[in-house]
Amino acid sequence: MEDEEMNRRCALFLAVFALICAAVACGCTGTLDPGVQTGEEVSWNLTISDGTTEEILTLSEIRELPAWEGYGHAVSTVGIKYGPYTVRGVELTTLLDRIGGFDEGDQVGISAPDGYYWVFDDEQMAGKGFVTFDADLKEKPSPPLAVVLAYEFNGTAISEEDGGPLRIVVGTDEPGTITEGSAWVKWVDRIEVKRS
Ligand SMILES: Nc1nc2c(c(=O)[nH]1)N[C@H]1C(S)=C(S)[C@@H](COP(=O)(O)O)O[C@H]1N2
Ligand SMILES: [Mo]
Repeated sequence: MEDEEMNRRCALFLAVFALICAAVACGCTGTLDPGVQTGEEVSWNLTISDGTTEEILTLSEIRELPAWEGYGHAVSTVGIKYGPYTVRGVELTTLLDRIGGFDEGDQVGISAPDGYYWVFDDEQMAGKGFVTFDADLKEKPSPPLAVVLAYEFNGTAISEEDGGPLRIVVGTDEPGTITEGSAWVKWVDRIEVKRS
C-alpha cells in the first residue's frame, strides 16, 4: 500500500516537472525566436497624448489606419548602415490626427521603455530639415521625407532585435537616400505632442 502511494506521488511529481519544463521552453522560444513573433502578433500598446487628450492603441488598431509605404535606409553614429528596407507603417501626422492633429510650432516627443527619447520639430514633421546621405555616406540634398511609425520591414513584422514591434523610420518614397539612425527610435510605446 505504501509503495503504491509512493509511485503515485512520484508520477505526479514527474508530470508536474515535465509541464514546467515545457512551459519554460515555450516561453523561451516565444520571446527569442523572431519567427514566432511574426507568426503571432506580439502584444504591445502605444499611447498617444497631447497632455490633455490621450489614446491607447493596440498593434491591430495601428495596422487598420491608412498606411504609408516607402523605403527606409539608415546609418548609425558609428557608420553602420542598415537597410534599405521596404517599410510599412503609419505617418506620425496621420496618427496624431486622432488627438487633434499636429500644428505649426508644435513638437513631438517619442519614448521607448529603455528610456530613449527623441524630439521632432514641425519642420521635420513636414519631412524637411533632416541630414541625408547617398550610398557612399556623402551628404546630399534631402528629397521629401516622411516620419513614420513603422510596423513592417520587407513585408514582415519588425523583430524585437530590429526595434519592433514599432520603430520610427525617417523614410522616402524612392530608394537611394540614407537618414540618421539616431532618430529611428526602437520599441516605441509613447508619442506625445507638445503644443505651442
Ligand atoms: N529605444 C531606442 N532606440 C534607439 C536607440 C536606443 O538606444 N534606444 N539608439 C538610436 C541610435 S543612436 C541609433 S544609431 C540606432 C541604432 O540602431 P541599432 O541598435 O539597430 O544599431 O537606433 C536608435 N534608436
Ligand atoms: Mo547612434
